[in-house]
Amino acid sequence: MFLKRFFPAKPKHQDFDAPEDLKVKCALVGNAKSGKTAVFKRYLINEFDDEYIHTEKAQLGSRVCLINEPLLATLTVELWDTPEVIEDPNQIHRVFSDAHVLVICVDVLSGGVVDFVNAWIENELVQYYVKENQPIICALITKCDFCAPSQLESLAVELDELVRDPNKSLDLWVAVSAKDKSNLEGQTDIFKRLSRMILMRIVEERHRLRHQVSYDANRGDFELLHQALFKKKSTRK
Ligand SMILES: Nc1nc2c(ncn2[C@@H]2O[C@H](COP(=O)(O)OP(=O)(O)OP(=O)(O)O)[C@@H](O)[C@H]2O)c(=O)[nH]1
Ligand SMILES: [Mg+2]
Repeated sequence: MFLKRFFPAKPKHQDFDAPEDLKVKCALVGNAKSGKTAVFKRYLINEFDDEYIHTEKAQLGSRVCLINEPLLATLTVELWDTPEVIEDPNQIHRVFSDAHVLVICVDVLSGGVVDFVNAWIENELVQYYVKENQPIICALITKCDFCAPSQLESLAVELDELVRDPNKSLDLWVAVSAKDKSNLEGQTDIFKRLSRMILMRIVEERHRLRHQVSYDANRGDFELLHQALFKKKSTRK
């Protein structure tokens, strides 16, 4: 279930000073050569290669870090790298069914960046899981080491508009470079930022449920949390 994946090993009587053990699952999607594998490798093993090798099959990797905001947690960022098209329905299910974040990768050099972002938002698979799971949708504009800041500025105006559009499910966009690590490390690490957004949802949900008599955090009543988020689906923009 969506929320159970955040709390894989919560003991019944939790020591609230100890870090929680949380997992955030992100799936990278995008056209062939859009830079998905480069982001995946840079983030997980801090490597970059100019050589292009087409990804045949979805692959999973993870990275563990400690965060202290919005709560103290040992956070596992689980990343799925995918080919442009996944044929196997079982594989599609494994990658997307419980993903908290869908990350749309678009090459900054592809003519019509905004059109590509739009096309991926409208993609049937993405739309299906948006309705099913309410994941955060993030657009990564990749290979930004190739482009001048002025080029990004004009793109930013259009992408910001897309984020503001209530008819689109885009939550945020970020320019990254797997080559020079822009926004893939340190303070601006996009995956930490996305994880924090997910954890904020949890914190808010817990806060809300603590005010309901039937919810007892010590009992770990995840079903209630799930129901609460599930009910919210219909109100999403
Ligand atoms: N300069 C530069 N090149 C990059 C960057 N990211 C990826 N590339 C290059 O772009 C090409 C395609 O990158 P991949 O990461 O393999 O693309 P992909 O989306 O995984 O492609 P598929 O597996 O076919 O779907 C490779 O030659 C990479 O080296 C980047 O940030 N900067
Ligand atoms: Mg690849």
